[in-house]
Amino acid sequence: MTENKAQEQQKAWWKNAVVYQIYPKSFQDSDGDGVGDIRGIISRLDYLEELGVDAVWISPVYRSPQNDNGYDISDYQDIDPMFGTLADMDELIAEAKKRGIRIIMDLVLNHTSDEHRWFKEAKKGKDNPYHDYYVWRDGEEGTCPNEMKAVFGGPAWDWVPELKQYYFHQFAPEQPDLNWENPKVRREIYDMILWWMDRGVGGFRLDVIDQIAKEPDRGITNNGSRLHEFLRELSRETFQKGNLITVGEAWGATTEIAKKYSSPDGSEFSMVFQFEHIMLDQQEGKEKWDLAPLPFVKLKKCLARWQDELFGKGWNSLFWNNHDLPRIVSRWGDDGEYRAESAKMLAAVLHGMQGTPYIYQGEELGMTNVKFSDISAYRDVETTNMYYERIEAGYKEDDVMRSIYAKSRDNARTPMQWNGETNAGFTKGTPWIGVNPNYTKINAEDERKDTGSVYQFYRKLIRLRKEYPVFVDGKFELLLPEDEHIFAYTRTDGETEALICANFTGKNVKCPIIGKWKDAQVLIHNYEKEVEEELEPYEAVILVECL
Ligand code: TEU
Repeated sequence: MTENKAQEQQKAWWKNAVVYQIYPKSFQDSDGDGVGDIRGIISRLDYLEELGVDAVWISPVYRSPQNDNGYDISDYQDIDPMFGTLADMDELIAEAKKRGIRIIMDLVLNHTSDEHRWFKEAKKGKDNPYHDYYVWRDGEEGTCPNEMKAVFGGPAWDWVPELKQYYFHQFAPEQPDLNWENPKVRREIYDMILWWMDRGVGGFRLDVIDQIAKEPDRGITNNGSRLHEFLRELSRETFQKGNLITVGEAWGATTEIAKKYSSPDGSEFSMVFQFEHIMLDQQEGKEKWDLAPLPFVKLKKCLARWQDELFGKGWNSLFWNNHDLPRIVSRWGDDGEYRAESAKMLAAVLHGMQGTPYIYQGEELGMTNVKFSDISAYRDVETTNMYYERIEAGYKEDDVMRSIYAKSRDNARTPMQWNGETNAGFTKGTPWIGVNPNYTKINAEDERKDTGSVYQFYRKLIRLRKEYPVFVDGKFELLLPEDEHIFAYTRTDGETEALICANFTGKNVKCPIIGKWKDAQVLIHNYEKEVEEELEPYEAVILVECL
């Protein structure tokens, strides 16, 4: 390897990395209060080291009234007592480092909690120095400045009678939007980020970052005209002073926009989360709850387009799951008879592509969606608001529950399934949200012992990414683009060619490509048998050949 290449690799360490996401409320409780915490995470670091991940992104643990599970921050420089203390956080960073794992903090910079000191001050008067930290419009009670709606339902404006003004919130009313036009807000944010960098964090995930440059008078939420100006300033003032991984959440990113965010010149972020492949199974122009059949060919073409267009010009993140999304095995796989096979198939397809893979807690076990029979068992503000809105609007309860079973964020938030004991080993108390009853069959303890488990398959995939540079650098080519059953592609880097071939269906299908690869080495395979031209249900294989 040339010196330049080695330097470049050290700088862009995150290109070879695999990231694990922890939703702290649901990962591991250490003190029996039914809520996961930082000491719980520390106790599970050996598990993460064994899995082989390089970094762990932790959803927000800052001080928060928890109206949106920590995405409503009331103090960016403290830890919520529910999760522990700053000393616990320091210990987590240090203990993770010993195991070669970096900690990625979740930064929520679009909004704060309404209990943040800045907002409490801002409400005191129009001449308060913090007033302009938020987005206000004069008006009359009962007549919002415009028709804009909040993501979690209801208008995006809330009235403060003492000020005779409305404030703007893109999410819950308890999450007022920050005013990024104000340079003082930006400076406060940069200082806070530098403070976390000094504590040794390895990177940041930036919540709804494409919404910071909103222009409410023009009805604009994401991709506002000053967005990239703000991001370049943010990056220059903070991230570029360290060697971090940064990933922005950008629902509104196209490939063109993603190239800006993840430009190889490092002027913004390492990469973004984009959601085009996630939004395919909803009716066009409607909400995520309005279910549509799974368009497999569209999925392949969408993922392939992102691979092609960012090659050499940006960097992809690769994910199927996060704390807002239903479990992938229940969505694109089969969470019944072929659960393990389909979970492995989905993993192989994702980890074979170019980009940085993210594993959401429990995905490595093949955890599934949950079906609570009553709405009272659900905890998520988005889910419960939607339920009551739709019931009131006359939707049938069965239909509303069907949408919840398919798409509710709580599908991802049931406790991590550690073992077959009470509450899946997550807590000795009463869990804040119900455990998925399938924990006796799907849990980490069993899967660690079973060489054929989904967990062991993920471990192997992570190792392969480290051993074969073709998975990091190789050019992607989609094969059989119109095939209704098979997802196949190659990765080529001049020395090696890899073939990733997967049956996305529960039926046996013929795969003509395999014949040409009969002398290739099998790197990973989710069936214990020879690779043949006919693929079994959800069969997936990765083959490699030297050129
Ligand atoms: O999510 C952004 C976002 O737009 C989601 O609300 C999304 O529309 C929804 O989850 C789809 O079901 C981020 C965080 O990931 C999420 O947990 C927060 O609730 C949200 O921002 C507000 O901070």
